[in-house]
Amino acid sequence: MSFADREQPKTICLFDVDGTLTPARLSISPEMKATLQALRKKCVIGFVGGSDFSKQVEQLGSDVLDQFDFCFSENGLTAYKLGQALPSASFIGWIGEEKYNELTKFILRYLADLDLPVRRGTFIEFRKGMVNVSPIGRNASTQERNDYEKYDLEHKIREKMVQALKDNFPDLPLTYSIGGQISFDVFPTGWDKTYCLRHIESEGFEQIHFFGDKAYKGGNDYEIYTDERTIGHAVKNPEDTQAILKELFKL
Ligand code: M1P
Repeated sequence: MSFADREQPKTICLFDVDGTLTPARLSISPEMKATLQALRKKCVIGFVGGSDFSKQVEQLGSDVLDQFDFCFSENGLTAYKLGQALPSASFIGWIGEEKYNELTKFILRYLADLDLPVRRGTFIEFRKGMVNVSPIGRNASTQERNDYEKYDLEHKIREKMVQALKDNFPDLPLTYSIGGQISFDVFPTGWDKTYCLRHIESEGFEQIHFFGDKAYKGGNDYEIYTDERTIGHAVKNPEDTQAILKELFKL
């Protein structure tokens, strides 16, 4: 299906979710929703986030498949075009049970030996395209998240843990990405946000704009932001995203 109903059918805007379309882990604002719907008249729109689809539904709304032309969860391992599922891949299929076991045993032992002021639950989240590791645990409240982020910055908990993983699994082609407040993602090298671009390769887009707030080296938007196929826009927050869109597309 083409996008001939758009003013610029050969242009697509792809958005990171946390910090770009929504405040971290929170819901999209009515203003951002309205801006995106105005943009959708001009060009094709999609989002690409590291979280799984159910979390993106919580943040972007239960009608997300109707609101975006392309929905890319877990960097595009789960993908939809105009509400229809596209072919998907999985981390466990790639790594195999044996190696995965070795990796999680190491992670759990390492976490158990950490001295931390606060621990909550869900330290490893098994996702389709990656594992997400959180020293405090993903059940932390918003306040606990904010406190942990500061603690982590000071004590470099995640940075040191990533180094330990790299040292202990030198042969596994894995990428470690500290993209959020309390955790880091572990996924096969190349399965970063550029993964989603393979789903739109055959669409013949002439301009692929990407907007992300973690476009700096080491951030989880860096690879797609710097990819030669995209025009990257580094944003400070959702308000900044809206301001850039209004300027670029005369909304
Ligand atoms: O989208 C950025 C990151 O958001 C969450 O990170 P955290 O819970 O640490 O703030 C996670 O969903 C993570 O996978 C994702 O990269």
